[in-house]
Amino acid sequence: MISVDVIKSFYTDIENYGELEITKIESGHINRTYEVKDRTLAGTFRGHYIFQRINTSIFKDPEGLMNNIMLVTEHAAKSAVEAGRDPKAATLTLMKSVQDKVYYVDPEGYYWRCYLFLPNSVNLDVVEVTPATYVQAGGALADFQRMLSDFDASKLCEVIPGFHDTRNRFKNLKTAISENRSGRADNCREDIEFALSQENITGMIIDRLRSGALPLRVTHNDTKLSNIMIDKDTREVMCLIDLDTVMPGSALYDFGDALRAGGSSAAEDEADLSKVHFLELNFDKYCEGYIGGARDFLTPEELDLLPEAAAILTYECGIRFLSDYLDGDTYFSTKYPEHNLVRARNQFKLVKDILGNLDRLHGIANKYR
Ligand code: ADP
Ligand code: GN1
Ligand code: MG
Repeated sequence: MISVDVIKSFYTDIENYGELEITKIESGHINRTYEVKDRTLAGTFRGHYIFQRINTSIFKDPEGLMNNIMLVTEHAAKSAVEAGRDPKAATLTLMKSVQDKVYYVDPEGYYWRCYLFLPNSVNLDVVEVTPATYVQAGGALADFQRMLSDFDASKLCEVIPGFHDTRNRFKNLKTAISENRSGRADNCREDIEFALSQENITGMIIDRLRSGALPLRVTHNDTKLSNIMIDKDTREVMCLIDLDTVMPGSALYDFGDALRAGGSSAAEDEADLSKVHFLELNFDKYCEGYIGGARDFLTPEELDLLPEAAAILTYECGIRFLSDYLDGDTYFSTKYPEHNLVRARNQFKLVKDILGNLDRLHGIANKYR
């Protein structure tokens, strides 16, 4: 549980805090999240916050991470004001602690942060998910990138270095195959063969980013539906949250990663591959929302590579699962011994679907340019 001392550390009037109602939010997988409602002693509603304990076993540089979030949310708030929007609904708002930082280090060394609760918000995935949901999700990513399109991405630290360096992920796969630490390589020769046969796609984004052919932007890196907040009543998108993995990178990372999850007909660990298809309708709807909102700032080179990005990001995740399987499941949590292999095969099935339909997918994306 969160202690009252941590909560008080984010108040300037700490002697006057009221009656606190604390609820643990279970939906996230990374941080410990608490919703805190503060009522004055007279019972009137006074404040509504989200407190999070940062998972420092995944995020080794919490101060660099918080500096990233501070820079990005300040910039997004400024852009929101310029666009006539309420900044407290258009982005996360960080509170300052008694340590005069946007975080608080408790006596045990844990890092805490506090956000204003986004007013009247719920996650995009709490309502029934339909193809139209993907128009909204694509629009939310476009808004996020637009707000940050004039932000200097090189100011951000790389929270997890080389996160979407697909070439490097490929190199790691080759190491995992040759070391074969789990002794499982013989269980997955065909999968390894497929993975190695796709080396030609590994440089498509990273090489262009390095040569300057693709612009360096602020990327979110976790664009799933549960990280998009909507207004409970109007159902309109408010903003993207969960900014821990905000880093410099390519806009294509976020587009591709969103389709990796949102373009599939099945869960990421569905073992029956006859149920796993890439859904062109979801791709179409996401393009409608994303290109519709981002076409005026995306470059032609970015727009040209959207279908490939979906394949590359799905492939990259597949080879991360396969490498982890070969390494003996040291990174992703698994529920049974073959879990990572099942996930890898599932991702490779989607990659084949996408690569086999590139022309059609380009046709769909081009409708919205
Ligand atoms: P994790 O990294 O563990 O996924 P998130 O930052 O996504 O953590 O937070 C978990 C959940 O808490 C979100 O899915 C959302 O429901 C809720 N949440 C987080 N921040 C806010 C906020 N500022 N306002 C309202 N709800 C929030
Ligand atoms: C991890 O934390 P979670 O479950 O949202 C991983 C992503 C992968 C995803 C696959 C920091 O995301 O990169 O795409 O699993 N996050 C990290 O399910 O490695
Ligand atoms: Mg989340």
